[in-house]
Parts: sequence; C-alpha cells; structure tokens
Amino acid sequence: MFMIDDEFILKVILLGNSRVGKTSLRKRYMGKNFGSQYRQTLGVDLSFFSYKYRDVQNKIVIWDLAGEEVFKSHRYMYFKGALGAFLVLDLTQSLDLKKQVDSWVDDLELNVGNLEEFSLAIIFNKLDLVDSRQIMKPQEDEVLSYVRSMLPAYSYAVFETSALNGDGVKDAFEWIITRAIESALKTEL
Ligand SMILES: Nc1nc2c(ncn2[C@@H]2O[C@H](COP(=O)(O)OP(=O)(O)O)[C@@H](O)[C@H]2O)c(=O)[nH]1
Ligand SMILES: [Mg+2]
Repeated sequence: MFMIDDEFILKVILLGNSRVGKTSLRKRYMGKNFGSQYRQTLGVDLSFFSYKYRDVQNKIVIWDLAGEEVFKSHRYMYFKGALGAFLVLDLTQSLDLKKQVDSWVDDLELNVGNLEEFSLAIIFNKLDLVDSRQIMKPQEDEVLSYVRSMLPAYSYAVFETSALNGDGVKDAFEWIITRAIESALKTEL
C-alpha cells in the first residue's frame, strides 16, 4: 500500500490458471465507464482506476498475469504489497480442482502469509455456460472451507460470475476493493 497526495494506492491481484477468465473479468469490470488507464509491463497487465469510498478517493491497481512463464520468475513481485486477491476458478472444469487450488494456496502462503489484513475473493467464473457446468455449490463450499482452513486469517467471500454477461462481476470487484480500502485504513491507524 502506498499513499500519494492523500490518496491510497491499493493493489489487488488476479490469481488463477490460464484461460479461467481473469482478463475477461478485469475488462468486464473496467468497462467503458471508468476512464481507466491500462499498461502492460513484465508480463503483467495493470489497470488503474479511482474509487471513492467514505468520501476518500482511492486509486486501485489491478494486476493481471499476461503469461504464466513470465510469472514464475516474478512471483514475489506479483504478490508484493497486495491487500487482496481474486482466486479465479472455471465452473466448467472440475478436473484437478484440488490440485489447482493447492498450488494457489501454496503461493499465497509463501508470498502473502496468513495476514489478517488480506482479503480473498474466490470466483467461480463462466456461470453463463450452464450446460457445461461441472462444479456445483457443495464443491464451491468445499473449496472455501479448504482454503480457509489453510489460511484462516484472511477475509473471504465467494462469487459466481460471468465475464460474458457481467453477472456477479461488479459485486465481486466492489467487495475486494472495499475490503482493501478498509484494510488500508486500519493498517494506517
Ligand atoms: N462463456 C464464457 N467464456 C468466458 C468467460 N470468461 C472468460 N471466457 C473465455 O475464456 C477464455 C479465456 O479467458 P481469459 O480472460 O483470456 O482468461 P485468462 O487466461 O484467465 O486471463 C476466452 O476465450 C474468454 O472469452 C465467461 O464468463 N463465460
Ligand atoms: Mg489473461
């Protein structure tokens, strides 16, 4: 977290295997209404926008992996300073779900630790693909319980989203953004 001109600059990261929909979710949320800026650097796509919360203007930066190979050598940098993350999973892919979640939990443990100020939104994306859905509510609950058991200090929320039609996207981003701002306010005190 940084502060410039009385404005928090807050970092939120997108986690998840490739093709789960991270970039589509980011683009859907940014939409046209935001006057956002966008920059690509070191295999990471950065989106910036302002967000007003409790009369305070905040700058949010969303980090999005452009490719997994680059990620491996910049892992620490990717996580550094983030107050929240999305863990994006694909509702149409149940194969290796546990393994997938495990690898992201390992990364969080290693690079974030079990910090009370950290918020994790678990996103089940591609909700519009009803006929190919493979992950149902009970498995979503299992994923949440499992991640929470590994990293009990975080704040959690679970969302089902469609980057295609926008369902759930605004709720998920607003949750993580407001959580990050509250953590920043708390940390600052
Ligand atoms: N039907 C549907 N397709 C999606 C959704 N989100 C992403 N996709 C598609 O899944 C593929 C991978 O998406 P992308 O955002 O590039 O995934 P990333 O690698 O995690 O950034 C693309 O073909 C997207 O159009 C969604 O919610 N619904
Ligand atoms: Mg992407």
